[in-house]
Order: sequence, then structure tokens, then C-alpha cells
Amino acid sequence: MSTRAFGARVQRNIDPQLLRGEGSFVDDIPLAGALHVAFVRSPFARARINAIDISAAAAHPGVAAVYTCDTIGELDREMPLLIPHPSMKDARTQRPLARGDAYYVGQTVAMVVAVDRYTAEDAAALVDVDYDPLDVEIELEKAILDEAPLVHETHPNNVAAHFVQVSGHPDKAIAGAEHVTRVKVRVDRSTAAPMECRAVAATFDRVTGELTVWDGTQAPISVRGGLASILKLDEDKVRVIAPHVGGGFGQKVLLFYPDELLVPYAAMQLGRPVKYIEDRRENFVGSSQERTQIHTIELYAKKTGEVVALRDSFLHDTGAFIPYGIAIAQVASTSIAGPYRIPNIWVEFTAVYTPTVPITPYRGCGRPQACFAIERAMDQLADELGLDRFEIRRRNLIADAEFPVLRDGLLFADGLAVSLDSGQYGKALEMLAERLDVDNFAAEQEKARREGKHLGLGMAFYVEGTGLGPYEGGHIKIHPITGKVYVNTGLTSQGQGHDTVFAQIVADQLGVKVEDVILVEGDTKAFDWGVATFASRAAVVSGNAIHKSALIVRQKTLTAAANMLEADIGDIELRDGAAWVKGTDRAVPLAAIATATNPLRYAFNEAAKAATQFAPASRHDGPALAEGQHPGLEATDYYSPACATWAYGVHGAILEVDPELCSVKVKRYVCIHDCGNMINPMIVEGQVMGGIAQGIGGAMYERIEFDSDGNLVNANFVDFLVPYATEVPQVEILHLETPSPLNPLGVKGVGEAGCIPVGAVIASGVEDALRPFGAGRFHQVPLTPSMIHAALAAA
Ligand code: MCN
Repeated sequence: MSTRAFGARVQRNIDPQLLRGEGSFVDDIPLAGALHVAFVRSPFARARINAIDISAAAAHPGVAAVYTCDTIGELDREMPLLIPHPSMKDARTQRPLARGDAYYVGQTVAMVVAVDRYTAEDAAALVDVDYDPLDVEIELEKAILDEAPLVHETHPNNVAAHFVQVSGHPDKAIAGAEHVTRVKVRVDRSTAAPMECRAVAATFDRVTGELTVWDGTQAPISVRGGLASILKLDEDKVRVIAPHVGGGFGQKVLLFYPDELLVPYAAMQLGRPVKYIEDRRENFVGSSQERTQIHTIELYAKKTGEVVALRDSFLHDTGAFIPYGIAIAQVASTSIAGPYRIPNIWVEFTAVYTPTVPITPYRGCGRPQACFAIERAMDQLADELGLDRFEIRRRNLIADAEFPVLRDGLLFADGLAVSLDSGQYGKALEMLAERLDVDNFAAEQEKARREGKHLGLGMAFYVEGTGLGPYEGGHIKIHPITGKVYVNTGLTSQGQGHDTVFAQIVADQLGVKVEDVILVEGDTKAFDWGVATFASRAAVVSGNAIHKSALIVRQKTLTAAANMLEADIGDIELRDGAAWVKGTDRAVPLAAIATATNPLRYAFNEAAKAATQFAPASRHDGPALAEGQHPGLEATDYYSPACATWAYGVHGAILEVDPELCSVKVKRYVCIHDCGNMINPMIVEGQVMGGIAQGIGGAMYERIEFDSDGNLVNANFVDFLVPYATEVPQVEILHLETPSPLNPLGVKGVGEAGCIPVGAVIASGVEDALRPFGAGRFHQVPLTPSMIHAALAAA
């Protein structure tokens, strides 16, 4: 295979359009006569709803309809549990509009549809809901106590699930260990904060019975399937389009948000287009969040530092509903041993309902928490054994020759035992050490201290299971008139640059320019089968599906060209948009080959006819395709990964902590990472960079704050601090490319990698900088100035 385009730094082809403001997001879709939606949301974290009086709202001028749970027919039911698991009984999911009870501040209770948003908001304020507020417990560790008020009466102690996984023989190894280090860590709740909030619009054609939905979703095909089944429509009558989407980060893949069902329902009921554009406050109180976990982790080691066993027990906050089951906690628990050899593992978690916004995966999905736990524990173990932080890792990292490493008994989110497939962990560590000049850092730190500056070095390793199944597909067609190549997939992109990378994969196989390959995604009319964009899976799953399809089209093209050029198939090469007889100037353009199999199309194709001056088409002489092949140059194929493929990396930073202001400045940030073969290193770097920026937010700034009544008190960008460009350091990114042996392209995912270790890096660095003060350990993120202040004051 030529590697001309695969692996090249091809510019993202979608950027000029987006940068010029020519993107088309849900709110840009022109829908003449559209009605607009506003929601009535619960002001209480837990409440009985005694009555809902919509009369004043319904009578308000300009209002088309007001819906409650009593007037939405089939929709009034709990949404499906997306990922069932035997550890959960009677898992609770949300109804589109509350029935009887409200379970978190922001839950949708009624929906008003009116001529414009202003009228809808005014009318929503007229809906009179009679609530009896109930007691709540927001704090995770208190929510499981006997005296805590219950979120769901069905679940004692608010326990949604409890699960234990064991690998090896931890009891025996623990009994024989020479040293144990114990660490309790906490990662707090954050939110994806996409630039574009969520949005959905719908029209229903009563004549054809066709429902068209524009949804800023990461999962159009799955949304279509759900809508069709709940609204009792044929799938072919439902078209879901995800146009340009301004960031998703996992938040836009919940099935279903109330509005995703209610807006299409209202469009069908009212026979008018209906639109809902979530505002920023609603995104905070109504769209899913992630992260709160509290881990108590123990590492059992030899005196020389080799870890023989790991025990981890953690609480996972699942919010008021658990649509994804235990997926996040399961990812955390199976990532807990990180890149280390640790042969014996015991890990247990309890997923806990709290009366707060539901939890679903947010970029990283449980991995930042697991990484924080194991890496903080590794740092502490090093200190306790008098070893350097790099040295303790050297003694425990899996060696290249040991792959694949099976962690039998730890079942990943795909239900299969974790198997780390390939990597050069040791080399990555040494690259970081060299780049940060670790050997000379102590001297530099000492010199800076004498000048009154407090430098610290932080570092953390991570692994990431990527490329989850079950499958994706790709359809490729060489256009018979222009020779351009159309690639259709069931995925959709929120900024990952799929248009460019998938084009790179195809361009190589068909010998065309990258810009002549056009990706069609995010539209259920474009491709019928697929799952969604999540779990850093597009490169692995769609990439390989498209690669397989391209190989079929390549073979068809070579066969047809050999026939037309009356040459041996082995003598044909594809390049510059044509098939050539090697070493000659005889060629036929791809468009001509595509039409040659269809005489009527050929008759209208002047370009193809002109092209035959190179070689007369053999369509009169016999079939252009071999027996069993189909007309046209197109093919569809699918790829279904056998299991996850594991990417990894190690990050390090030099920080400066100001003990008076308690502020942290990241002076240098180095990232070594490995996602197998890179399709486009520039896009990979963009993904890593974006992930690190989000990781900096989670490490130092972003914390969703509830008061004791469950009100989200920082539901805006003044109080919830996302980092600006000024807070994000210049990142030095170094690549390693260890191919995955599990898929034909040798790729692993990268979309979440950047954010995973940042919290652990920052905490490790702050701890190092403040060592002379005796400020102790930092085991919670976000790590804020007030925490540094408290630690210094205590010291
Ligand atoms: N890539 C590559 N070579 C590789 C691996 C990946 O060139 N070896 C490219 C891919 O082809 C793709 C990009 O890097 O263009 C990310 O690939 P992948 O890791 O497969 O992730 P997905 O495309 O499946 O995207 C999902 C992932 C997730 S789970 C979150 S969350 C996230 C992320 O992507 N959300 C994002 N990155 C995001 N980037 C933007 N701009 N917006 C989001 O919402």
C-alpha cells in the first residue's frame, strides 16, 4: 500500500468553511414558520409533584401547545437502559417529562411550544407546578449512609450498583507484600462545556409521513432507531441529520435527552416545524456531566519497588439516573492498573444515586479518575521507598516483549477481558525524562528556590482502551461523471476532522488526490448502519471499515481497467485519478472506468468518451467486469473489532507555584503519546492539544458546585471556570508509533487521550514544588489556590 496520504500532515479540509462562519449548525437550518420550545424545569433536587396547572400558559397568546407527562402519549415512559449489567437491579432512567416526582434541579417538567422563544419562555413562567420539596443528600460519601434521604425509594442507601473484579490472586500477594501504600483521592464533577449547546429541530410531512430531525448529536443512526421505535414509524420514514456540531465530548450521545424526543413529537402533533436551542444555563443544569469518584487505593510492593498487588475501592456518583449503566465505573476499574505489570488486582466500586444532573461519559470516561488514583499512589510509593518517581515506574512498566498483557478477570466496557495489545512504555518514559532534562532538574529547582521561586516537576502515565465495537461501515463510490470519490459512513463528527482522515485512507488505495475524496456523514440517508462517535473509535472502527471498502473498490477498478486497457491486472497501477499500464503512457480515468460498465451512462459522459482516446473501452467486446462483480465502482464493507486496542502516553510538566498567591503556572508541558500508526499527525496533535486543554480545566479550574439543597450554583462561565488560551500552556508533543496488531491499519484511538493524565501531572508537580514547606500531598482535583493555601497554612 502506498503511504502517500496516510501519515501525512494534510490540512483539515473543513476548517476554511468553519473559520469563515459558513458552517451550518442546527440553529442555522432555515425552517419557515417554525415554532419554538421552552421548558419548565424543576427548581427542587427532590420533590413530589402534586399538580401541574397549564391553563394560564395554554391561554397565553402565541402558544401552540403545552405538554406534560399526561399529554405525550407513548413518550411517557422511562428511557431505555443503554448498557445493561447484572450488577444493577431496576436501573432508573429518566422520563421525558417528570411524572409524580422530580429528581434533580433542572429536570424537565413541562414543555411549551410557541411562535417564538420569548413567548414560549413567558408562557413557561405561567405553568403552575405544586411541589412538595423533599430532603436531599448531595455529598457522595454521605449519600450511602443509612440516614441519607433516598433518591429512588427502590434503592436502599442510594446504591445503584456494586461490582467487584479480580485478576490474579490478590489475597495471596497482599499477604506476602513487604510494603503497602494507601491513598485516598477524589476527582470532582465537571461538564463538557461544548461551544455550541445542544439543539434539535424537526419537521413532519403529513402527506409522505416523513419525519426529518436535525440534531446536534454524536449518534444520528441510533437516534433514528430510537425515534422510529418509540414513535412507531418505519426507520426509512425517519431521517436524522447531525449538521455541523460545535463540540460534543460525550455529552451529545445520551439517548435520549427529553428534547430529542419531545421536539419531533410536537412537530408530528402540530404539523409545524419545531425547534429547541438549549441555552448555556440549561446546558449546565440539564445536560449530562461526569467525573465525581472517590478512590481508596492500596499498592502492595516489594521493598525494591515492584508492585505485587493493587486493591482499589471507589464510589462513583451517577446522578439521579443511570442511562449508561455502570460503563464509566467499569472503564475506571479496568484502567486502574495503568501501564504497570501488577499481576494481582482487586477492584470494587459502588455506583451511587445522588439527586443531581445525570452522569454519562465525558471525554476520558472514568480514565482520568483511574489515572489520578494509580499515579498519585505510585508517587507516594516512590517517596515511601526512597525511590525517584521515574525509577519506581521503570521497575513496574510492562516491557515491550511482554505484550500482549491479559488482565484476566477485568472486564472492559466491551464485556471482554482487558488485553493490552502493544506499546513501548519504557521508551516513552525515557523520552519524557530526556525532554524534561530530569537528571538536571533537582539542581535547577534548588537554584530557583534560592532565588525565591518554587519549581516542581510533575509526571503521570496513562493507558486508554480505544476503538470499541460493535462495528461501523463505509460505502465508497467513484463518481461516474467527475471521478470524485464519495465515502459515506454512519458516523458524525463534532470537530475531529473525519472528512480529512478518511479521505487520506481512501486516496492511497484509489490513487486520487485527498481533496477529490468527499466524506458524507452525519445523515441517516447517507448510510444505514452504524453506532456513534464516542470512545475514541472512529479511526479504528470506521477507518478500517473504509479501508476494507476501498480495497474492494480498488480491486474492481483494477479488474475493469485491465479489461479496458487489454493489459494484465498486475501491470495496472492507480495514480493521478486514472488507471495506468505501468511504464507506459496508456491510461484511462477512473470516471471512464466507472461509466464503461454502463453503456447508457457512458453515452452521456463526454469526459469518459474523450478519455477513451487513451484506450478504447471494451464494452462492445464483452463484459468490463468479471463474473460476479457489479456495475459501477462502488462497495460497502464493515469492520468489527475483536476487542479494544490500548493507546498510552506519559505527560510531564515543570510548574511554578507562588506560595503567597497560591497560584500555579505551568512553565513547560511535555506529552509523549502513542496511538499506533497515525493517519494524520497534525490532527492527532490537535486532538491531544484539545484534550490537554480540557484536562487543565479539570486539573485546576472546573468544578460543578451544588449547594446542600442541590442547586447548581455556578451554572455560568463566570463562576464555572473553563481555561482560556492564557491558562493553557504551550505543549511539546512527541510521538511514538507502535502499530496495533489488532487491526489492518495498525491504528489506536486518540480523541480522549490528552485529558486523561493532566490532573495527576499537576498534583504531582505542585507536591514537588511545595515539598520544602512540608505541605503534604495533593489528592484532589481540581487543585485550587484555596487548597494550596489550606495545605500551606496547615504546614
Ligand atoms: N486519528 C489519526 N490517527 C490515529 C488515531 C486518530 O489520525 N491513529 C484521527 C482520527 O482519524 C480522527 C481523530 O484523530 O480524525 C480522532 O480520532 P479517534 O480517536 O478515533 O476519535 P473519534 O473520531 O471517534 O472521536 C471521538 C473522540 C471522543 S470519544 C471525544 S469525547 C472527543 C474527541 O473525539 N470529542 C471531541 N475529540 C473531540 N474533538 C473535537 N473537536 N470535538 C469533540 O467533541
